[in-house]
Amino acid sequence: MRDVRAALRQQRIETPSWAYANSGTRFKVFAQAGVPRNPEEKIADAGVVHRLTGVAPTVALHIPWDKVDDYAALAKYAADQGVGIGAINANVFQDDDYKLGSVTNPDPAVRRKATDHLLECVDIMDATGSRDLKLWFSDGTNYPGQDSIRARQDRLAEALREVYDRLGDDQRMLLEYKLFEPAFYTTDVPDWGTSYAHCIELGPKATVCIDTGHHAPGTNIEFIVAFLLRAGKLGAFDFNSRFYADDDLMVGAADPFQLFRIMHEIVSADALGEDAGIAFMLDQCHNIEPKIPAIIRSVMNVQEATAKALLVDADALAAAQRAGDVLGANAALMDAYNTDVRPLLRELREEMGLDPDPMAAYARSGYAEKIVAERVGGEQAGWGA
Ligand code: PSV
Ligand code: MN
Ligand code: MN
Repeated sequence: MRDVRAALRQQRIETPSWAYANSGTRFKVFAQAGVPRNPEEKIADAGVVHRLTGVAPTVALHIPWDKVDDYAALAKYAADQGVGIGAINANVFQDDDYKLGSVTNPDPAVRRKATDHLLECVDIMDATGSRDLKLWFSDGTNYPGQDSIRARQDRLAEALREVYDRLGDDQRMLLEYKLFEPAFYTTDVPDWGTSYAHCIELGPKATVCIDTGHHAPGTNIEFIVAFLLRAGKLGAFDFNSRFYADDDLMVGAADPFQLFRIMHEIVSADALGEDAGIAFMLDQCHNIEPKIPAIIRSVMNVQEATAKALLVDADALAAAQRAGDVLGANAALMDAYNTDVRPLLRELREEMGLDPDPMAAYARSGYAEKIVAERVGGEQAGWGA
């Protein structure tokens, strides 16, 4: 029998700095009062989420959205807030130079600029003590014939190699894929297979990041999870929910059953703990809902899906599978999924010295009122998506 409580207690969920800031769609950013004005304030908010949930001890940065002069000092500031700096996300999608791509751009000077930014992000990792460099490229083309699909793969491989070779012994590269957007005809890293192939070519420090919002409708994400786990090439998740495209809604909001199926693959491969080396991160944008409570809710949604996955009776499931008992096997999963795990999680939080209801605790804390009073002119995440 699994030690469900111990596993939940040790769970780690990383929150993204940009989710604390203002964000929107390409149509409108609805500014909220009290949002952070700088990286320090984003980190302070992440510290609040960790204090209330007990399972969100790191915050991911996005460079240059979170640019500061002294990253070691920022890491120290984070430690003072009770959190660590997690993955460093490189932004090579915002400058005018990147209109035709970053590391796959036909112009070698633009490729150099983009690769230099990725290398700078590794320098930042050295200063913050971060393990993971997370790469997502908006690179691609809009029209057939616009550029050579094969040449762009060569350019991508060349840039990734240079950055990979710069990684320290304890550092890793996470390569994220996305089906489309902002490129509409070809995307240079459109799917897990492309990411996987580049990671294999690069070596053991390169692994795939699955952003749950980056697939075609109906894609069986848990299959991808199972395949990559088996291959030892699953490095991280960017969790969020989608109804249509890359919606970046709260994880577990659109399809909690899918989240459960993903966590079932993780749990059944014994890959939940830190030893397995999988980073469970959120990548969300809270366009209309208050940000800190939305992030707390997201963390709780991941905990609930995980608790249900941990409650699957593995022996009964395996026996039913061996016996070819289709309905019995399915029932073993559904029994766990249909369990109300909220009382268990409330108890666990009390055992951890936390308030059993982090949402209510946040509402009572007065933090929301404090930041509204103190922070005037909060910033936009940087990118309207
Ligand atoms: C791209 O859509 C993405 O999922 C990447 O992870 C970026 O780093 C992030 O969103 C920015 O919001
Ligand atoms: Mn992402
Ligand atoms: Mn995305």
